[in-house]
Amino acid sequence: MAKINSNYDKLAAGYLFPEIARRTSAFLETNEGVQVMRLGIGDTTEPIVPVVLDGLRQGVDKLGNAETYSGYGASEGVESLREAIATQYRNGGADVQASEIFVSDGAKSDSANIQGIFAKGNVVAVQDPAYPVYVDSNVIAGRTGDATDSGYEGLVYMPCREENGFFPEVPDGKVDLIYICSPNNPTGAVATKDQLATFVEYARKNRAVILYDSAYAAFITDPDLPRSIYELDGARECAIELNSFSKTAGFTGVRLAWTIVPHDCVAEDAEPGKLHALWTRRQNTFFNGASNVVQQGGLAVLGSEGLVQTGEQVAFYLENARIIREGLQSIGITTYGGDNAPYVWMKTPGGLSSWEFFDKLLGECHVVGTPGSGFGPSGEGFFRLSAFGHRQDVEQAIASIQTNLKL
Ligand code: PGU
Repeated sequence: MAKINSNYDKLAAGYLFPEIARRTSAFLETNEGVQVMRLGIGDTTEPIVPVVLDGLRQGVDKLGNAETYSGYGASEGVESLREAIATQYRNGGADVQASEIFVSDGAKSDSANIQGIFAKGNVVAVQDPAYPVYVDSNVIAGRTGDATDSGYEGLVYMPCREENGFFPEVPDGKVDLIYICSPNNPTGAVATKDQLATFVEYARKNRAVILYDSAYAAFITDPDLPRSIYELDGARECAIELNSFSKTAGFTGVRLAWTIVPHDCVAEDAEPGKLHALWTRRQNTFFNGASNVVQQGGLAVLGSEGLVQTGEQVAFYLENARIIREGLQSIGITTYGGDNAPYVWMKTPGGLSSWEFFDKLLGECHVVGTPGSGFGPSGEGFFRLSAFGHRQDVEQAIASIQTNLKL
């Protein structure tokens, strides 16, 4: 008799973003003809820049010629792309080799899969609030107990609140796997070098591993803030970093990302090279590589013209974030983030719960956002607005909030 993985039954509810889409559709069914403005999911909206489109076309054209046709490639990605990514890191002052880069089809799948090379008994610490994939993937893997009002049993929540500037203290006890996201989804907070150094030190002392998600690194404009954890001394020994072309190049639908497992990275029972070997084995077995067409597009992103054109698009979304942030502040709402990150994290007015505010914002202003409590217990009382949107839609949404929200 086949049995299911009953850890799935522990998952609190449906995945956050489909749940928001469901509630939005239900609202539209009873409010026919209403135009809803979506600042919910962090999904890019602007067309892919010309030089990257050319790259993608080159990828297609290569397939139409016997000389340049390619089939299955290395699951780690094409060498030229791995080199180009490594060069980007080195230009930013981070020591990364091409052989440490694993190209993939998404930071979502990598961030869910990476826990699979670690023992089930590992204690997991997450920033609270956090991108839901980190928690859910560990629930499914059986590293937690049941869900309670304050989160899953057995998981170490590291609260990120106003009091600590939305960056946590290192855990009191010993934990083994630590998820850190910077710029943070959902709070928009960016970790400073000093803040990250406390975690690098903790991880090295405890032979813990930091899983560092830097999917929004391109949104950092302040030169003093680190874009990669490898800008810190000692991080190569204790950190795995994930990043993505999704938000930088408009590849949310195209799909391309990468994970870095340094040769020096160690764990309690893993000497240098072991974690790299395990992730190689995992990818070789479970994954046949990212699309060759798409990898050609990724190469174009990292060319000199690609960096300029995608940089302009990132600046466009950052301007959206400024419009959202300042628009909310003008009506007395407290906001965080949204300057080196594409998310604005706002305090719900009048002490409303996150989901109460979701309904109010949708009902009164016809704007969809993301309830903070969907990212973890410490997200309660907060709300995320995404800066990914057409300028006109963002302006309309903010104008509607300024005019229609009953405070
Ligand atoms: N990492 C972080 C921190 C993210 O916020 C997202 C997307 C990803 C990874 C996914 O990267 P891919 O390379 O595109 O796979 N977060 C969006 C989309 C929601 C989702 O479920 O991925 C968001 O709105 O939070």
